[in-house]
Amino acid sequence: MALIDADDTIVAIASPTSPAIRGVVRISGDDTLAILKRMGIHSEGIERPQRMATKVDLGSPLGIIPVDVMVWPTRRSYTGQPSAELHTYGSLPLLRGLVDEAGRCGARPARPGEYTMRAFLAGRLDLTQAEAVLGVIEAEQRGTLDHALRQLSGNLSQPLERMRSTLLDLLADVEAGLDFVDEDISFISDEDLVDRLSAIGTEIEQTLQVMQSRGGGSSRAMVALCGPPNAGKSCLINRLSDQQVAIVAEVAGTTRDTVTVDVELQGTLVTLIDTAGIEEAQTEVSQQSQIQARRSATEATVRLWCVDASGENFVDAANDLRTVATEIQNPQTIDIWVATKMDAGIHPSLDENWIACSAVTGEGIDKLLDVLGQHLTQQDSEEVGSILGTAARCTQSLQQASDSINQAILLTRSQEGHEFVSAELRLVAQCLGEVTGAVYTDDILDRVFGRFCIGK
Ligand SMILES: Nc1nc2c(ncn2[C@@H]2O[C@H](COP(=O)(O)OP(=O)(O)OP(=O)(O)O)[C@@H](O)[C@H]2O)c(=O)[nH]1
Ligand SMILES: [Mg+2]
Repeated sequence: MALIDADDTIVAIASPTSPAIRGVVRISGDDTLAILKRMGIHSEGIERPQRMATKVDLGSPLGIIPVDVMVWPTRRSYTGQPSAELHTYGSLPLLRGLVDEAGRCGARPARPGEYTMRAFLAGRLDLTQAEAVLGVIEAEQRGTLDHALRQLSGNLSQPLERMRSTLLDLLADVEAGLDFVDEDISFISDEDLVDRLSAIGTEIEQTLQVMQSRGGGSSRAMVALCGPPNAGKSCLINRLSDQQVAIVAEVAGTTRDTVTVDVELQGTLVTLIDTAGIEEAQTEVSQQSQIQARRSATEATVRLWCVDASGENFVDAANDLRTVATEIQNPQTIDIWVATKMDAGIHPSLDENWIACSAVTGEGIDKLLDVLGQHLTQQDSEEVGSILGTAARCTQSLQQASDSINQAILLTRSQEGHEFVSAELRLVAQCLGEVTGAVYTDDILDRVFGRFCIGK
């Protein structure tokens, strides 16, 4: 499919196709104004973005419908082309009628992702941002949306662009030397070259790790056990992991440092984290434990809030914990409320919001694992899609970049000649460029924009 074909004027429904109050049809391309005119919309002489209320005749049986038209007559638009949006009632037959009418007047139906691709080609977005647009479109859950928005704001592309620019400087120094090889003039010593290559290599490796932790396949869900001192968190982590990883004792305040253990729960790899009991810090050590515990709770994928079900002050303890949970809320984390020590008694106010269990007898542990497993699978599938797509594409390019950097270091150390080093560096620049789209091929554009839906 020839995707890089931005000359035609395209049209598509841009709003969701389910019934809604308003619906939007988009047109983009050099012929936008002419097509609007053929549709009977007065578009002559428009020089700046404009909004107009008008009517369009869709013929029988749809008839004449009211349309709010927004026109961007020049290249200063999202797609970098003259473009327009036609807003009308959110009825699918009417919106299809408008698309057909625009088609009769010279527009071509847009392919999936074609609008965003035009924005990319016009330099409005880089590839990771384009993928983030897809993420925003796909995001059904708040957490995924936050992730997509962060990517859109460029926290991935900025460091990559910086690395690429450092690399291009280095490449320039190496290549400058090549012109003077016969005169034995060098612009950069081998030692300096290895140092600079290693620095870039380290940065690429770090970015790879971030990418992988974002869902490149090897990420692990973090499940933190939190709650007041003596709630039985350590005993529970030992039971869940089937190992004696944490010290259990009658005295409150036993756990200070967080304790982690990697386990497989219901087919998902997770890191369980035992934390210090949440309390008012009295000493400096306790203060540090509190900071660690809260950090774990904030960063966790799932939080198991544990309260002693047999305790007389169950209600107060639960209320205090709810306050803490709200204070350190993260839209992406899931909270599960666990009533521990059920073998020793169950407080009468315990309701269905709690999962009761006993780490000592094992009662209720299967139920807890089931609920945990369900949440973890659900989170996994929400991450799949845009974010994983980006991570997979970028991981591949970054891995190649990292391999070429290592190769360049080897070539420099074995004094093979800077011609070979420079060839490797060109490969690195290409790979880094591919991630953000500074260098792109039809294949990459196909892979990115083919995942979009039509009208975006
Ligand atoms: N009967 C009963 N006792 C339990 C259970 N779980 C823990 N305990 C007891 O409760 C006490 C505290 O258990 P821990 O697991 O150390 O509690 P913790 O929440 O880690 O406490 P801190 O580390 O001090 O915050 C110990 O004496 C445990 O033996 C349980 O399921 N049933
Ligand atoms: Mg403990």
